[in-house]
Amino acid sequence: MLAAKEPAAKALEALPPKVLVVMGSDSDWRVMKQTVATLREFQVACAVEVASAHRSPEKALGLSATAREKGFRVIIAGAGGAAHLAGVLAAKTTLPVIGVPIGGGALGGLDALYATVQMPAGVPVATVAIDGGKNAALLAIQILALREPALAAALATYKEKLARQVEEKSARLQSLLPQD
Ligand code: AIR
Repeated sequence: MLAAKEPAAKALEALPPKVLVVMGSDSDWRVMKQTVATLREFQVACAVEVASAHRSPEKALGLSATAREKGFRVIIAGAGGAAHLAGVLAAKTTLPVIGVPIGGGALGGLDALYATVQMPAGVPVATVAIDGGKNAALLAIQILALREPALAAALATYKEKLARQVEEKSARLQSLLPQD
């Protein structure tokens, strides 16, 4: 199984990455690995970096300032607590920035949600749910799909699969209902 996957993974690594995934700490990987896994599922190459709005602001600003010229088309940023990473990245780029508030900590992720979503007018961050790493990837793919028909087709197939799964769940539930 692993052997069969290897050539595809290598082919993906050879593609120029279109999505830049940044997280405030390696402790955010718990959530951000869902982002990377979903991008890979759709054969979208990405680069992954750790950069902190507070611990390494120069790195964070440099990443976003050069992202467009490097060929990235979307940035995804995940951070927890006083989660200013997505906003700081958005300050220095004209690329769309998607923010992922990371849950946990003393305030359960509400702090990260507010810090990520409550951007001042002029500097938008498209914020997904707390720990919404998967949706961040899907939103990035939908943005890329504006110009890539193959990705749009893959998304349509994905949505059909979701609808089929709902029907399967409904059918399973019917079989659990008490019979009169
Ligand atoms: N963080 C790092 N720099 C600024 C912020 N807000 C966040 C990370 C992580 C949390 O602080 O994104 O969610 C805890 O980081 P660590 O390194 O202590 O595990």
